[in-house]
Amino acid sequence: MSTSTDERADEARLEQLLEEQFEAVVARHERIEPRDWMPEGYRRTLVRQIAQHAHSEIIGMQPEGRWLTRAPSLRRKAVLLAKVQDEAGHGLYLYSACETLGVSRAELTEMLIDGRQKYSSIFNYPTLSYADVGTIGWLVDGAAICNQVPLCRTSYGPYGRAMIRVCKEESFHQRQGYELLMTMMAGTDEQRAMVQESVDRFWWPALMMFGPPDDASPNTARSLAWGIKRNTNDELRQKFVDMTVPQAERLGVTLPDPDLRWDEERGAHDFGQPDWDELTRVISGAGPCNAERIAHRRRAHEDGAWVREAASAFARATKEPGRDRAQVEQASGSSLRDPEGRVETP
Ligand code: FAQ
Repeated sequence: MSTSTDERADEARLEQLLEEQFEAVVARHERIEPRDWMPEGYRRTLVRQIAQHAHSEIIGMQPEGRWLTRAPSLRRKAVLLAKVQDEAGHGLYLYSACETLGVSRAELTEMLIDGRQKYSSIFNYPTLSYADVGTIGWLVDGAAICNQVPLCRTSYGPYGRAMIRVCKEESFHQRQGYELLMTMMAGTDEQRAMVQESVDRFWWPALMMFGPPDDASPNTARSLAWGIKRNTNDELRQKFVDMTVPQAERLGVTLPDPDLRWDEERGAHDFGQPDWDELTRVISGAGPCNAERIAHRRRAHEDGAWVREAASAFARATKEPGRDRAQVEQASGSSLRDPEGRVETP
């Protein structure tokens, strides 16, 4: 054998060894960390899913955000503001988790804006009444919790750890939505009608959040084998329905599904199927608000360009030999610190 053939054989043996090691870690339900070897398909699947998840959190600020200026009281406004800001934080943890896989946040944002990466279908529906703020908290954050609690045990360390904090906050979001709807249901007939109308619009899109049915889900089998997903789309959809039906009864709203009933034998609810063609349309860009959501995101990205440029210039300047942060701040006149280093109030 020539040297190069030897080298190729060595590389193949090494690759096989690394792959066996990776499979063993996944089989023991332990974590894969950023510096560990991983198959390229595993890395690509994670980038796809985590990026899509991050984009959903960021785009997901828009439907509720438009109600910030019209919240009916200071208390409601403060709660909604905190909730929308939490979503921004979730996006940032997730972009950071994705960056550990070798792709930058700038690249991810470009891929979202030019349509190469997706975000959750649910955020392409409009928020037409204030009750939608409650319904999003109850149903959309409720669905997000069902999907994300198992992801705390996902095989990729940075993603699983981000999910732990995200789930705690989503849990608060779900309760604030339910509490808002409870308050409205205890109000006037008009308010009760608003809640029912909102639930009628969001029920089916919420079920679609879990993705296509298992027999039409191209990624599930591979993602389960790699421990990225811990449950199938249909398993999580079922869990969501079983969790939500008693909550709807307590609330006093009717879920808009004539086929919804308890199946004694299965110990679970039977329910109707969403319009899967609608999901396909929304995912492929033809939902009611797709164009508006991306246009808004693109505008925000362009408007923020000067901040990114200033931050990069500052970071570059502080790395120049012999210059520290204080000197750069002083030279650029940007310092808000007094000579003793205390922050000045402008
Ligand atoms: N929307 O083979 P599968 C939140 C795509 S929570 C858009 O089953 P997979 C919190 C899928 O990407 C919402 N696209 O795919 C919040 C794939 O396309 P691709 C975000 C969808 O990945 C609340 C194709 O269809 N949560 O934001 C959807 O195994 C309130 C085939 O599907 C997450 O992202 C959909 N609904 O399973 C924020 C959770 N469903 O890329 C603000 C993490 C499927 O091959 C306010 N993600 N697709 O071209 C997941 O668990 C999975 O990615 C699934 C999809 C379950 C979403």
